[in-house]
Amino acid sequence: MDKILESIYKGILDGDQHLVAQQVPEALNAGLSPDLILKDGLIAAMSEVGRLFENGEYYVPEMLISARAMQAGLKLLKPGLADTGVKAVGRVVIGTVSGDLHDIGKNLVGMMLEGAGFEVIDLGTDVKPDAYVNAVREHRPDIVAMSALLTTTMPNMEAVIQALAAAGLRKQVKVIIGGAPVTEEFARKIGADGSAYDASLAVKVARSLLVS
Ligand code: B1M
Repeated sequence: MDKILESIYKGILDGDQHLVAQQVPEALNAGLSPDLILKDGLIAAMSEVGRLFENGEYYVPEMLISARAMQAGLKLLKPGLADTGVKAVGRVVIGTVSGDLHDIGKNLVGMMLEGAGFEVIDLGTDVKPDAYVNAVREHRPDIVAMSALLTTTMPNMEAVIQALAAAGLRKQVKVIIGGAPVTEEFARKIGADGSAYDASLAVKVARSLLVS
């Protein structure tokens, strides 16, 4: 692995946000693509953090400082990831569902959608069904995008779809879902229009739903 990428990877594992914030611009200046830095540096390190947590070698505080370091790197990559310059192809309301505080994947999906020309309204984390309903009424998006990282919060995606239906808004929007535990089968089961296992696919699915 490239030396700078290795350093970014280690910076995330150590939760050293200052090192990451210093190394990401260096990697960009050295000509590494934002995509490569994201996949081989940031995302690879975060997967290792997950593995260490699962093995009982990392605890929540370590996960948290690693997540902060990742967010610091992600912020610096944003201009490079979101540089297609295409203007508003559609509007998306995005959030992490109720009970779930994981926002790195959701933020990444939001950034990539912005890069693809979508207007993105980010509701944050722990978003209750009513808040999605209110946001759809207020912003009239084309797409509602939901993220969940916990198996225990996945059912809350279905609750949002049901709340949209109860409010008479389901037919006005397409719904896409994603996050590590989400499968296509689950998406079909709860009545979502699409799902994606990563941020690039989320953009493709969102685009395809606008023309369908
Ligand atoms: Co938590 N956590 N966490 N965590 N955490 C996981 C998810 C876990 C898999 C770790 C593990 O056990 N290996 C596990 C879930 C187990 C399960 O449910 N099966 C877990 C757990 C158990 C918990 C707590 C319950 C721990 C505890 O308190 N005992 C707790 C829950 C808190 C809560 O939410 N209520 C908790 C807390 C936390 C922190 C707050 C410390 C921190 C989050 C900080 C933050 O987000 N600001 C954290 C972290 C960092 C993780 C791991 C290590 C990394 C997640 C991440 O950011 N990945 C994670 C382990 C892992 O995933 N390997 C873990 C990087 C990110 C780019 O990937 O989010 O998967 P991801 O997003 C991807 C795709 O999933 C997809 O695209 C993204 C880019 O490719 N995607 C979408 C995501 N959303 C999408 C939406 C789309 C489409 C695609 O369309 C709308």
